[in-house]
Amino acid sequence: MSEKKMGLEARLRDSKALALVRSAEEAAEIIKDGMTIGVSGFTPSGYPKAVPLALAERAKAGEQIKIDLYTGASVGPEIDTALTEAGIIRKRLPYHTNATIRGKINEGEVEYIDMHLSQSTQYVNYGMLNKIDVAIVEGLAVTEEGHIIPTTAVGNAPSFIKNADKVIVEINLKKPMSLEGMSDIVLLDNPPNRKPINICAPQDRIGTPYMECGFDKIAAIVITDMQDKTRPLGEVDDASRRISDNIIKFFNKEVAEGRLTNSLLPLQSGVGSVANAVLYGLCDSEYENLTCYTEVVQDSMLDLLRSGKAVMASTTALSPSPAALEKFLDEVEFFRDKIILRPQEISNNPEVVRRLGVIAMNTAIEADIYGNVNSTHIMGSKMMNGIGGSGDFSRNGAITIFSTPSTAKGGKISSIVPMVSHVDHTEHEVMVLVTEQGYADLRGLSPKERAVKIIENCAHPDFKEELMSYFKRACDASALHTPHILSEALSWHSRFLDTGSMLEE
Ligand code: 0RQ
Repeated sequence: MSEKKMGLEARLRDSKALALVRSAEEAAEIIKDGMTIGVSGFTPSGYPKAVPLALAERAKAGEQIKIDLYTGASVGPEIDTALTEAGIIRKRLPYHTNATIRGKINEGEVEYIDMHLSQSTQYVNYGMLNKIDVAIVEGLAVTEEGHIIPTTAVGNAPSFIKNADKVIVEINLKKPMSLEGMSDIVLLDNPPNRKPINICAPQDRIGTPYMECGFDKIAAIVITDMQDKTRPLGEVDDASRRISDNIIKFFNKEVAEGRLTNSLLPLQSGVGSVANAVLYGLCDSEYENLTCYTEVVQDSMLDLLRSGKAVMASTTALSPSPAALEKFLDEVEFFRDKIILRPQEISNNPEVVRRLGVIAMNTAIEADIYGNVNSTHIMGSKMMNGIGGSGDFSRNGAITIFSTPSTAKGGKISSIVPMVSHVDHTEHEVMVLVTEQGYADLRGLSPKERAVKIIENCAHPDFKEELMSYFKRACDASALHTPHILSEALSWHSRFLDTGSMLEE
């Protein structure tokens, strides 16, 4: 028997599965104009590729197709670029990081719902969104019972499968079978029947290694060997390194004051270069036996596990940069008992985040002097990516940290402003604000106390005086609880419109 055939038997474990094998083009025919499609994938990882590309080809050939597209989080260009360029996406949720679809969202051609990632699952389960017509999910294998073993991300796939009329499976031969067993899948009942989630430590397993499906739902199985197009991570630059140093200084203070031990608490860290750099700082620190309860594992988290500094990571997606992905896939055996992949409703679940006392570390576009954070909108209007899981963790963490470089656009713009132009995270949950200038521990401070601390510790020297002058004049103008001169606060951003192109880029 050929190696490929033997390989396929390990992945399609029943003759019923073998009988369902189709080409990507045949499978894409299942998708019709007006349907709602749910896909696997989270932070360009574990998403289907061949079927979306075949669907895009149909539209490019002139067929009228519009779909609503639900994902776990960001997915690769085979979905967001190809389907956007083909004009197929009518509505998209709950998160993206793709420049092509960003353009169409901001031009109003794609309706976009930016949601807390843990809630997207329950919106589907409660029927608050459209019924899912077809779920397209990447899998390692289809079991004897017709259940699907996830690859490198779980995301919303288990709920999409449960709620879909039909399921298309892309079996990806690029993903090694050694990933089997990393996933821990559990679905929650809807209220009033929901039970407690029995996770008391990041390493607790409570589910199955496969996503329930059954052969009656599977409409087609497509065999592919396309690698995920994960996002490259920027070099750890000076600002990111200093942000990381400042977070570690804050941890040191917490240890000295007896609120943290040198194993900290389970860590969550968002996506992107700054988030990645923050965890790199821990590699060289004295902290050890670290754990993570997070939504995405990037390069630095893998290094923490490699070095033994971290003992395990619970996540919903593995999303190393392209170079780190190849290395990771060669080392899956090493990571198998150190990583658990969970559905995003569990990885980001407020109940579990609060119980474990997660340290939530996410990124801001800008923060205001009172501690409100904008993570999503440039100049209050232009959608960047979305809130992602930052709210799931920051509203429920034991310690909630937001970080941002103190300036943007080559130093022309202060990321600390009098009043944020859009609010994602409020003064009520932002506990610590960090820039490369320093950190501001805002816990237990009144708005006026917070303003002084943020300006002194976090603002760039080029903008400190101006921000302090604003604050003092606002205090002089009114003795109210949170002093503002609204006309000035609201016009603060508009002078930056001349610096170009922020809204066009
Ligand atoms: O634009 O590239 O055109 O110059 O915003 O900023 O500095 O490259 O940083 O890639 O880490 O993104 C918050 C957007 C930061 C991201 C955000 C401009 C800046 C640049 C990007 P250019 P950087 P990053 C995890 C949890 C969502 C919330 C979260 C994000 C571009 O981290 O989407 O953490 N977070 N979710 O120039 C004008 C400012 C600006 C500004 C930055 N003050 N004014 N432009 N930019 N600050 C996600 C998941 O749950 C999956």
